[in-house]
Amino acid sequence: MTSLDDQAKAILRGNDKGGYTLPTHGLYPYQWNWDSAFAAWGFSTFDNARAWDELDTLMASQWDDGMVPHIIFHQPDPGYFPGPDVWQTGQSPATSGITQPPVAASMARRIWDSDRDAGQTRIAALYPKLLKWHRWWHEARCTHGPAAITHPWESGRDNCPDWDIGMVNVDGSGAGEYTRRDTGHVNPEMRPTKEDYDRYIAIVKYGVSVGWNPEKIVAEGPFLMADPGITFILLRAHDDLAAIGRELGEDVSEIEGWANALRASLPLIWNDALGAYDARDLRTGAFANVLGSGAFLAYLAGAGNPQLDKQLMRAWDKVTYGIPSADPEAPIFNPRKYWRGPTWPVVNALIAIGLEDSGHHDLMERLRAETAALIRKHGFYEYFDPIDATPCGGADFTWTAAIWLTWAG
Ligand code: 9WN
Repeated sequence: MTSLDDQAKAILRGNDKGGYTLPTHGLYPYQWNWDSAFAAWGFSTFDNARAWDELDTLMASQWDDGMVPHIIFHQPDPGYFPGPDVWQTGQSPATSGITQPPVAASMARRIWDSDRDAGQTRIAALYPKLLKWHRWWHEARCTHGPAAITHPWESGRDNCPDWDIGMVNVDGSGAGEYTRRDTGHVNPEMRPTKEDYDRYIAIVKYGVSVGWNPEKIVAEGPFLMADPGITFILLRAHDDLAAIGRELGEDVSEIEGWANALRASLPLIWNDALGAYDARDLRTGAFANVLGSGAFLAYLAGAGNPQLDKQLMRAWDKVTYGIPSADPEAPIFNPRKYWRGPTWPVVNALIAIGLEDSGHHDLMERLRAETAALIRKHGFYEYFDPIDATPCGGADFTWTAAIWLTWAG
């Protein structure tokens, strides 16, 4: 039988469209932002040049203002909704109008570390683009302190309970008639609801109606929430970008300033009543009051603390496989519903980097063993039931293969 390493490599090759990688065939037929950065990390274990190509292709679609879009629609494909005709961003190639978690600089640093000589010219060419994207995050999205998202899709944790309090204020009746495609590819029970989708589409339509004007969207858009997940990912990515810049002989004081400001804003997303970092509606100031896996990305940014350790163990000990995406003791917990309970190997990999760097080596090893057990049992699925290991969502998934090669395997 083919080894899991070879299967993982075959998945990356099989999803490779020439310079960019699909998350999985069928369900996600385009290039996604953070999936691509993880794909690059995976490629770096056996094809360093291909890893850099992936990041180049992603950053080539950067908007003039610095934003890097969440989807790049390289070739038309009717299998996904909403496609470029709905987003109407006027970009070439066509893109969506929102962004996704900025893991690219952290992945670029890892890829460069895996082969310094081969990566020297590649990282130097990418650096100004990454810098511009991080400046965009600081100027466009950190105006309230923590990183703000204008659409749940930006978080990468689409329907997690964190966004429920913001989503109730989005009027989904503006979505109009449309046909979903995701529910034709995978079990609809495991996907977001119709109410969620109506609101997702209504927010997209709002973006189109204001010509994707970023200031207007932040000032007046239907949804604006502080995302702990992106805040920690961005903080870590600022630190990684500054480390890259220093080695390239650049002045990194601007990046250090962004990181300091972001770190200083963390008390704004600490919810004392919950005893954890928490999402916050930036229109009302209200906390989501629910523990999500985004909180545990704090370790990635060196922002763990004993109270968070307790929450981590409480939630983790209630399941068998990996960190659940929502609190297993909360009424909303559903072990197979996308970001409302299942464990995601890719998020486990990020939390693991954080645990290791914060001195929790044994916990990192536990997380690795549990994540590896899921993949050994069922293969490279998008996500899994953390209680009984049922594989969920798409199969032969790029980022699950990538984290097998880089971490779990
Ligand atoms: C919307 C591709 C993406 C991931 C996200 C995940 C899911 C899309 C969807 O798939 O989101 O962007 O249609 O559900 O939530 O994290 O990047 O794998």
